[in-house]
Amino acid sequence: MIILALDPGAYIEDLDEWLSKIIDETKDLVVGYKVGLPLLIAGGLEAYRTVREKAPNNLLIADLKFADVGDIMSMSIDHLSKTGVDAVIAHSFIGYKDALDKLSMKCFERNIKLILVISMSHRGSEEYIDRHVNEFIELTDKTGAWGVVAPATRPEIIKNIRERIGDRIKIFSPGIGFQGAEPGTAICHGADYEIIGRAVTTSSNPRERLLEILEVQREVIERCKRS
Ligand code: 3DU
Repeated sequence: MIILALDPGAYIEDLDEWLSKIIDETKDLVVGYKVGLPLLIAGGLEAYRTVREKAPNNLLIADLKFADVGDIMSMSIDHLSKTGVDAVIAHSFIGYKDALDKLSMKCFERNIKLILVISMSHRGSEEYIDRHVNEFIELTDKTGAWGVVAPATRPEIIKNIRERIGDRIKIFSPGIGFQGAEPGTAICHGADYEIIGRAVTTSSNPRERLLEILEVQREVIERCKRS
């Protein structure tokens, strides 16, 4: 139940080679890939298309964390739809009127699933974003969102979201590994998928590292089911 975040560091010289190695080694082990700004800036939409081609059967999520006015985000969706991504991530704090209303309509038109950020994994999320978690959860109804992002680093937030939204929405949870959360913790608290990036992508043997993480994830989920 892992989504692998493909965020290349600036030290990577051959992006195609990097993507090929990681995707070939992991695509049978992960549910999907998350591509964000580092890959877009380094390789353009072409890099997104490359991921789509190399992993045609995996979920492909564009993590652009949209936070703009609706018309402009819709323009971006028109471009993005040419890459074959399945889903896109947007912030909730921009609100509904002239923002998420238009974005959600455009996503529907282009057959791209919408995922809303409800809370983030870094400590600064507590300063502003986390004060509005329950209001953001209500936005999932209005927008018809398919999924939400909630932090593995604060699993009580995942639990709250799951209790409020039931099973109708997917919960994606970053913060595992490099950011400190143990694999399995988020799923244990109600997430559907755990997002992992650098713990795997910076390893000299991504497959082996991923297998180790999957094993820990399995053990933690088992332990959690028993308790
Ligand atoms: O820390 P990692 O390398 O495992 O990567 C986590 C990924 O999840 C990364 O792409 C980041 O942009 C994304 N993410 C967060 O880390 C925290 C959030 O709240 C939302 C997304």
